[in-house]
Amino acid sequence: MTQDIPTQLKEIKPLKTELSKFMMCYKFALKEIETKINQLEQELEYVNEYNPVKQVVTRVKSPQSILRKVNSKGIPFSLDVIREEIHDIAGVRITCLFTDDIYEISRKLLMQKDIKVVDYKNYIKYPKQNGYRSLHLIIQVPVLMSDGIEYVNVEVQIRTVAMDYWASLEHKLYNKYNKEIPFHIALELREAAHSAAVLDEKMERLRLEMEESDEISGTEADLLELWISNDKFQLPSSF
Ligand code: 0O2
Repeated sequence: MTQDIPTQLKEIKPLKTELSKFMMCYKFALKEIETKINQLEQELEYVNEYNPVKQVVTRVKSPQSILRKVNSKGIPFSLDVIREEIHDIAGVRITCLFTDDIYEISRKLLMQKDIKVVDYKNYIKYPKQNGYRSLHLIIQVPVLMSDGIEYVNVEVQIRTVAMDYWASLEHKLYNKYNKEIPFHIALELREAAHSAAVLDEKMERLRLEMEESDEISGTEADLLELWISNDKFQLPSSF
């Protein structure tokens, strides 16, 4: 005889709580990373008058998508195993304008004492066979839970706008053709990836030229103003 609904609910409740806590850790880890990136952006904007980050997108993988990955990896459905084996439950994608920005952001993120690097994949230096380029970091972020600190894996993908444009289209085609992109389209995608890489290099060169010819300008009044985010502080003239 099957159990009635209240009995089933009673049995399922602890499992649901455990699963919610599991997912919550990833959500909190993303919040931590978002704050760090945001602070980095503000500081770089202030110091260099240039914010290398154009867009930050975060997501926690859905339980359905986690289950799909568990099956494709052939691992047992245990939260401990999933925690160890699936590194992209929490994901951050950072988009920049220039390739050099990617390395600057990754360097600055990894400099932070509380972040531990678990994996570093440079698909920019070594693009995938299909042309995919991006910098992938798997980092561990400490998250304070009521019963102690959890070290949570977060996948950080850092790419230029051109790399992102290419990856979005490739991802759509990959799904449309059910992972079997026709040969002639795959060939065109590889060519497009190459064009995107050439564009990135060209933009980087132009940026360097522009920076070299930039002159520092300003007035005496500018020297005595200090802007922190949107707050203005006036420095004493004796400063
Ligand atoms: P989704 O839907 O974006 O989350 P893993 O499978 O993660 O355990 P793997 O494959 O070695 O290990 O990881 P890798 O190569 O670092 O890739 C992880 C993620 O990078 C992918 O997640 C994609 O988001 C992205 N990615 C990697 N290769 C490609 C590619 O060829 N094309 C595109 N468009 N994106 C890519 P998921 O889980 O595959 O997908």
